[in-house]
Amino acid sequence: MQKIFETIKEVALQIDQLIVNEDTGYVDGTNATGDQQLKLDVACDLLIEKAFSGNPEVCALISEEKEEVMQCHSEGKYTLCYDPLDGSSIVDANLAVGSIFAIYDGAPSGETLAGAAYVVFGPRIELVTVTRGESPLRYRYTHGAYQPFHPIALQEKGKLNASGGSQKHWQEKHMAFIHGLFASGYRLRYSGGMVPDLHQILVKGGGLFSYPSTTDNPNGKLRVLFEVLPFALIFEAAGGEAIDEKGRPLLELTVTHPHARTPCFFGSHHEIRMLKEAYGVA
Ligand code: AFP
Repeated sequence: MQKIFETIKEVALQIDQLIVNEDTGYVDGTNATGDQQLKLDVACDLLIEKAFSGNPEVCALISEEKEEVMQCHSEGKYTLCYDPLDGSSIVDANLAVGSIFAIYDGAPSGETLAGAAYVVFGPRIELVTVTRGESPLRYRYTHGAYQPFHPIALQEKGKLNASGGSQKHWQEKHMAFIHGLFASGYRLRYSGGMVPDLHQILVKGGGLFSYPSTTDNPNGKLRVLFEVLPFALIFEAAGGEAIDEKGRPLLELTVTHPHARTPCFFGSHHEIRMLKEAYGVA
């Protein structure tokens, strides 16, 4: 798995160059999940495909930008699932965006998730990696190299609150819960990019990120393989929790379709406990 993390480090620098230099306009048509695709999404996807398709450890690549699974080396141990550039809709506003990687040992599911990583392309590049059973490692790219940076560890309780989806489409219990958090002093931090939004909660020691089921998206918006499970592993490894609306750990999810979605909640223990009470799943 270390070789995969090393390749992520290299490919992240190439993606950063694409973000800085390439056209941020849209291509015609949509991707596998019906989202509009940027030329940048496609270019980042091809870069990652090229970087990993020759790695004999990788048996298959599954990209958020592709409908089909790409078979690689039949002897390979890992299925690599990735979202090449999460946050397409905020690139034009020049906000931070990210890439997410999930490394499955065999067929993808919560149980087989062996490692994960994400890269934040903000004012600086940051990388967080995790191997199951170990603490997350955080790096910042400075002076031409990835330097180990302040470790990520969640406190029992945080101060930040980020909930996705349009309030018009939230369920009443979600609305009441979120209003309750603000009334008790939580601060809103939501950019519309899950990588920088979750990264902020992780580096500031805690809080809650929610993407609930909504009346327009009953399964939520975020994709299990490329977005939800890798962050679930990182939150648990950082001393937090990641659950679905029934209060089940996201890492217990089985995966029915490569592009399946699920409502999801990532946070420190206190906020997850409050959420479970509010949703009646404590
Ligand atoms: P885009 O890639 O279309 O910008 O979507 C980003 C994202 O998948 C995730 O990064 C955000 O947390 C979430 O969507 C934001 O969705 P809402 O705008 O519905 O809150």
